[in-house]
Amino acid sequence: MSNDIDLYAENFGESYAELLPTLGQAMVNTLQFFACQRIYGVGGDYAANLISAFAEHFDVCPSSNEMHAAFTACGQAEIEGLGVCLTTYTVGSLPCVSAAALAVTEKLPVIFISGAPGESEITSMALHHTVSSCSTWKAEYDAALESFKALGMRAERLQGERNTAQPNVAAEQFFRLVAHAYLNKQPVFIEIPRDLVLQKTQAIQLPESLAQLPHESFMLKGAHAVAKQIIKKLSQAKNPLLFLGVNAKLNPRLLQLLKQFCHLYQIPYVTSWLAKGVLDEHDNLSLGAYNGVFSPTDIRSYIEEKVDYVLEIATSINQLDTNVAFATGTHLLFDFANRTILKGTAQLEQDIITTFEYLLSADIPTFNFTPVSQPQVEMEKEGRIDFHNLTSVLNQLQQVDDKAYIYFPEIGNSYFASYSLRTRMSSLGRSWITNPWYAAMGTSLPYARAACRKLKEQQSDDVAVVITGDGGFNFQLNDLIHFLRDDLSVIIIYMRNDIFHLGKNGEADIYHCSDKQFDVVGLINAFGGEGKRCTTIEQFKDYFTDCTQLIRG
Ligand SMILES: Cc1ncc(C[n+]2csc(CCOP(=O)(O)OP(=O)(O)O)c2C)c(N)n1
Repeated sequence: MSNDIDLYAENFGESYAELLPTLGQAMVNTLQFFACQRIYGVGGDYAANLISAFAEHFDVCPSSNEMHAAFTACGQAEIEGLGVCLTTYTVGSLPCVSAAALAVTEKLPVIFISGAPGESEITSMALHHTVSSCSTWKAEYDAALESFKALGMRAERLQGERNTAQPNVAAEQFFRLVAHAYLNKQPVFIEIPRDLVLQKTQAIQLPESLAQLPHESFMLKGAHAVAKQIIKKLSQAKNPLLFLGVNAKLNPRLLQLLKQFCHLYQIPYVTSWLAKGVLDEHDNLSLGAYNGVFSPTDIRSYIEEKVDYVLEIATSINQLDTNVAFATGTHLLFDFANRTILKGTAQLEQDIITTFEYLLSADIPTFNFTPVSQPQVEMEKEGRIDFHNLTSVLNQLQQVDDKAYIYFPEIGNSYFASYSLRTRMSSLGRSWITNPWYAAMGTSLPYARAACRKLKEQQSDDVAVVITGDGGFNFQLNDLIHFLRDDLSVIIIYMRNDIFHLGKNGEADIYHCSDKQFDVVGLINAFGGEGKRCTTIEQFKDYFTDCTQLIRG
């Protein structure tokens, strides 16, 4: 096809033809519309045109490999509301499949952009990186597209012009895919033939703001009636409780309304395990993250013995075993008799938002809630620091520090221990970030990197704290090079036992992940950091405090 501007001018006129941007320019405009500032990825020849188009407009950040770039983009989506990952064809995009599965599971809008052979390059000659061996009769170009599609997400290759008089619609196709990701909180995979990036494409008029983005009209009839029922239930209750699920995590407007609602009527709140860190756990109204038998005693007895009405908001449709206390039968909130369940079935939780807008202007009495005391654990200074007391020590340190620690627990023992942390609200709007549904190891450093870049941009004094086992650390330590390059500060609590402990089911060699001789502090030094082996509570407290001071300068 020609992509000849003269032919477009002949067909639609000069002034139309002059409007046409290149696809590269149009993609920049779309990503900027969705407030993207950074793109994480790894280059390659099929991605070179994309990198040239993006480099002047975004921080196009290298990663140590594509899977880490993709995990960082997932972390970016958790923190900034949209993540973008850029890779080359197949060798670059296929390693992102695991992160894409994570994004599907955790409901993250991540845009996976991959370069691809140009439309004009497709002949019978096999191109490098195509998934076809020397015995294959037919060249296979769609391996990556099919792989991402198999996860149940949208995966499309942008298309060039199909007749010489009319420009291609690739820019619009790109916009639609990004909008789909944003509105539905799902990842999309977009393959872009490299020759299209420099070609003219049909110009599109972007909406004035994100709020004007064409989305599904709000379908729920009767939000007012739902609000009235909640008001009636509240009027009969003495000790109501708001129980928040994970589906609200990427909706700042909804979270704001819920906070306002709880404060206005003095209604305490608790999150599900999966939604931990979405609301401030240092607020007097907070009862932390509830999970039956695994919840602190005082909080558990308040919820299970005092609460007489539960307003359950934005919880998941299906339950996950970790979220319901592994079916111990002790998670009383999910079977609470007197409750109203509003899961949020409309796009961008518009049904919950509308209901709470009614509730905020309703005539509801203020409740008399007395904060539940959080248990203070007495600890001997010389006692050994380990998983049994780590979270209590961190809670004590956080108690006296008015800036937040933002925790990135790695999957392993660290993840389960982290449920005992009491989080303070951070400048990122989240203070506990991991991938609890999918539970993939190897994401805590990439996630922390996305957070640290944002903290640096905000000049925030909040501190990113990774808690990881040694096995999990080995999964991802090559990404530390980018903490050094970007001058990012993070505290890594490295829980050493030289084995993959969680899930260990025997003495097989496969459960061993490290060696006694491994010098982890030497490794951290090589990446420009410092480290100390702490064995007692006092050593840990002192060194952790030194580190926070060092980070804050
Ligand atoms: C990508 C991936 N591979 C394997 C697992 C299964 N898995 C969960 S925890 C764990 C071991 C964690 O060991 P380590 O990081 O050393 O922490 P520990 O439990 O010893 O504190 C494994 C292998 C997983 N969740 N994700």
